[in-house]
Amino acid sequence: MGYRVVVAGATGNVGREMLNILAEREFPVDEIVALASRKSLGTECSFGDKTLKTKDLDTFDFTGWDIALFAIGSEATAIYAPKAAKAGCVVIDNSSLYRYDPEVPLVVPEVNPEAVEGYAKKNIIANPNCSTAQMVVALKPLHDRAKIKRVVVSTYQSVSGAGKAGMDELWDQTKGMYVPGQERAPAKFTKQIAFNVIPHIDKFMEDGSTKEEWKMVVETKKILDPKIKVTATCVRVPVFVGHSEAINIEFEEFLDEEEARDILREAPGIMVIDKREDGGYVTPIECVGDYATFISRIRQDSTLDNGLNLWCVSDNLRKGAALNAVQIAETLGNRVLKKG
Ligand code: 11C
Repeated sequence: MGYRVVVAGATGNVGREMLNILAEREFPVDEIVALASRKSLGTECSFGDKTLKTKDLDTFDFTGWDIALFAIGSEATAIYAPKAAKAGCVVIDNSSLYRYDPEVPLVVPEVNPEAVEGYAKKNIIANPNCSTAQMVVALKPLHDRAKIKRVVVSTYQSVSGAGKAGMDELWDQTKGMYVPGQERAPAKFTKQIAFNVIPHIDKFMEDGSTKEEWKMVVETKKILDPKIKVTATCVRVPVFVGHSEAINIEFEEFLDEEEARDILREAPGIMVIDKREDGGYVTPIECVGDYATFISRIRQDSTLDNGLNLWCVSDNLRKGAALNAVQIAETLGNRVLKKG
């Protein structure tokens, strides 16, 4: 016996990947429904070799459904997640709405799988921000060995993090550079993204950081360890899919780069590609469609007693969103619901 599964927001970048990944990983599904807002009603979505026609999220009755994967943004989540949860369906939510709620677990299965067991207070489990998810996968095994004190991270985030509109803007603006009359002014982003980088993701906070940077700080503490200090600079780059991060880590204990490389090689969800030669590292274009968090450029930071630098790349629509949500569903199934 398997699960009755709902995917809400099935026509978006993340919702489509949720359906792909559920099928790829052969999640034990007895029945599946793809939901969308009224404007996308009837749109067809692929689920393995099947085609699903989207149904109306607004009128859907969640009674009798086991798990709902939500990728519909915070505003719609505020309306539909409590409705689903009240009907007894466990919501795994990709928006930021519930991430910081102490009664809602925030889970990356390679890091804090046990946290899913706290799902029942609200019947909701939160999925972290994409830039946090890949970073904590990389930090966890190193933290277990040498206790991380402080992390300094700079991100290079692809436009798909801003949805289809972000991808269209990069595509159209790039074309517009070469075709007179087709120039496209910034709309989704605050400045030109084609052939440029923008040090601004999400809204500004009072202290001058951005909400994306704040999320990396707060989410790392909730998922991994509240004692870890994090400072982040988040930057949008003209890449379609795949977020990259340059991470500097200060430990309590000395950790040799060779040992760190071995630890990361053995760690779940991580692929180490780290040769000190031309091309011996991973770039975002190579991680698209993959499940792993890729680590390259592992090296001692000689300006610290106990410091390392590394380069971390992952598919933001997969590990950063849809894959992590499906892994949460798998963890919930294995640890709690035990149906599959
Ligand atoms: C971006 N990380 O790249 C964002 C997208 O809190 O789930 C995901 C925002 C979130 O723009």
